[in-house]
Amino acid sequence: MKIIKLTMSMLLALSLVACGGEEKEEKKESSVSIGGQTEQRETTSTESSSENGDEDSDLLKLTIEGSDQMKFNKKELKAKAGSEIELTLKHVGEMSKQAMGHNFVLLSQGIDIMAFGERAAGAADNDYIPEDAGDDVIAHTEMIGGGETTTVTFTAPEKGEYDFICSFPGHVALMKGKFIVE
Ligand SMILES: [Cu+2]
Repeated sequence: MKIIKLTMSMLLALSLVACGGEEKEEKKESSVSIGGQTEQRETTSTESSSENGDEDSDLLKLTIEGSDQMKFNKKELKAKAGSEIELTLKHVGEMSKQAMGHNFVLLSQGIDIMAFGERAAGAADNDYIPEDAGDDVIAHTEMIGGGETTTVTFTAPEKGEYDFICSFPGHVALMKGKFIVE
């Protein structure tokens, strides 16, 4: 019987289509499915928001931009101690990596940013990260040029204030900020 009903409804649908009733039939279907979707959406959104909540506590996504004006768009970034951080650096300018390269370098406490900048300037072969940086650097991205984006993932250090800089020669004077861990 079900099959017959199905066939009948299919025929009905077909005849509606033939009569130019396609729109009506579609609307009916969509209104029904919208109802179903709404319910689904509610459930999904609840699920995903709780998922996001979990993600937020596990993975903190931070974004910072560098420009052709040799500037970061943020002077301060915040994170919780021990949280997993996915930091994205966007170069929103157009200049090349050779002329206006930017990176994001998070330094350990007690590192003089100007002195580090000088050391970095001599490390052109290593993306302007001193080969002997060791523990002086907590995390850093690669050097990028205009229009490029790069991401680095790291664990937030213990509570405190840290410096972040761009280590391209001469940039540290303007491209610096505080990374605050709470
Ligand atoms: Cu820079």
